[in-house]
Amino acid sequence: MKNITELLSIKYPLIQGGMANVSRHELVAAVSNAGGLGLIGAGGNDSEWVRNEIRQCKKLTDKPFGVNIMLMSPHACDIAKVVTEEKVKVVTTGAGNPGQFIKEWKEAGIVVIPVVSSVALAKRMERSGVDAVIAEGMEAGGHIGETTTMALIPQIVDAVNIPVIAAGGIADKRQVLATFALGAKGVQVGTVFLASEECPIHINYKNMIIEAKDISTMITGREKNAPVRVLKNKMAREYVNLSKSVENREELEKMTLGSHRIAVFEGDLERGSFMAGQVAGMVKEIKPVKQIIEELFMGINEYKNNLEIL
Ligand code: TUI
Repeated sequence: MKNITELLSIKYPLIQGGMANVSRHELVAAVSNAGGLGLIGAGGNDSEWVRNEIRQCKKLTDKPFGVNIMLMSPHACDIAKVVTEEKVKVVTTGAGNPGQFIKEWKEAGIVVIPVVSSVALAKRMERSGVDAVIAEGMEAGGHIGETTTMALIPQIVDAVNIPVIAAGGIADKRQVLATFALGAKGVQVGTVFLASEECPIHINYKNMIIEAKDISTMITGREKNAPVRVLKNKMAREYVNLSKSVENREELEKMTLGSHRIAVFEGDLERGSFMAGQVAGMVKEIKPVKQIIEELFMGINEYKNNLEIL
């Protein structure tokens, strides 16, 4: 089985989460330049927005980067074409089944890595010919599945013969090591990059992350089968009530993305929806992307060798 670093032509087996509204060219290029794989998060934006982000990113780095397509978006089909036209090297997908696009992407030579939150979808994706899967546990921020990283990774590793990249609940080298012990071949990290110098979000969002503690996140949207992990605030609490009265899931998704935009661009502490993973409580300061990545791997082999288990 190919290494993730070989598959993606990168230095560290690390992918930056394609966070809606957040993962724009400034962050993406910084991650790729530091030896990870940056991902543009298409989120709810249209295909021309994505095309422009790809072109901006190419100006800032000659290293590989990718695009994450959020499949619940009404623009997903158009974006699927744009990534081919713009010769993007890697495509990841979230919040759905990318089956209908895989043939076109593989024919274009794109490395395809869907995010999955269940064994069933991981197996289906393997049969469709994807290169790897990102298995995301429910510790992650944003839209999530039902199973924790600790329980999900080994079950997916046992079910497929392609590399599994772990996501959800990874903020330091102990967790990187733990996911490798579970059989993962790489990690995807999102929350930690929210508090990076290069991350183009409002300072209030970064400060919310830094001030968060272990129990600072909650899940909204459960009633409509669209669970989304966010930092607790007035909006999140009201939202849980709101989701009972709102007509349908699509309406709720639009509202979530709307309030997420308010968090990212305006930093409105009351009206914003601040998506973040449970590891927000481990993030204590704003650092440059390069330092964040180096710290995730520095000394990891010594740490592993010094574990005394029996
Ligand atoms: O996609 C994410 N995280 C996201 S997307 C997002 S934007 C949004 N905002 C409001 C409502 C909905 C989306 C914010 N955060 N992570 C990857 C992920 N994918 N987690 C879970 C899944 C997933 C779930 C079900 C993937 C596939 C799936 O399959 C459904 C099917 O059709 O089999």
